[in-house]
Amino acid sequence: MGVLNVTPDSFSDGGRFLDPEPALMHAREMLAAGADLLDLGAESTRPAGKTYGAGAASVPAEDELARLLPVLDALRAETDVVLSVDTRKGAVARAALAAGADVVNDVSALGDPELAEVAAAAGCPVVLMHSRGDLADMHLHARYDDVVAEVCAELSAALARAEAAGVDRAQVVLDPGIGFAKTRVHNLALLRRLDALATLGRPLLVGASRKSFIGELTGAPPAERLPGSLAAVGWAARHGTSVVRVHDVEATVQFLAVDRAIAAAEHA
Ligand code: HH2
Repeated sequence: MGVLNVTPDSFSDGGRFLDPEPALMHAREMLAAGADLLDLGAESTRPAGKTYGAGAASVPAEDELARLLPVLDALRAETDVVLSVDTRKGAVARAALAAGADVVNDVSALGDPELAEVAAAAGCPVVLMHSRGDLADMHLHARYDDVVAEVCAELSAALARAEAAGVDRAQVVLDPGIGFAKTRVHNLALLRRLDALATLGRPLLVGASRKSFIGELTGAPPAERLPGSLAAVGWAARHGTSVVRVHDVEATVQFLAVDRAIAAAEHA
């Protein structure tokens, strides 16, 4: 899954793809590089805390759609590839699905009840990501006695909430929410124990690309975190993850091609 941030303020590429032309060029590059699907986001979810200060400002639905729709419409007109929309708002999901998006990626795991209704009515795949609190205060909620058990329990509750709202569990993809209400130690523990999350019985999506735990481990700024991101991709892909959400598609595709070829190599 290639990330397309049509935003002025995303943590690693804010402002680069805010205008439709550069956004479309970047989308085409990611598809040519081998992305299987694209995730279009028009609202940054950069959390408050020591890394990003006050965090991202929340964006009204009209503004989110004004950024998103020109890019979504143009992409839908030129490709059949799966297009996901990264939004926390039911109104945005509804308009995006009407414009031809295929998947809803919700980092709030149905914080907006309208989004559950929209997903239930559309029957589309929906990504439910683990987080706690909101963007402004999630860093204060990064407290766990057992992060793996608690994230599993909270994702299981999100799945139950989705089903109660009429979403079929077969629509749901689960995501541990790397970097959302989690410290470096929590992120690493969750990656280490992806097998525990897989017991929830749904496909897993992992988004570790360029995230701040990589910076904490290496000292690298966001734009220089590709090697660390590939380590996380390799680990996730080898431990049951179905979808990896990445900014650097070309490098990731090459990395996974070699990683998989080695895993599949026959005795010679
Ligand atoms: N991470 C980000 C945004 N959306 N969605 C899912 N399912 N999982 C993630 O880990 C995830 C996500 C944050 O990355 P990015 O989109 O590059 O930054 P920003 O939120 O600042 O736009």
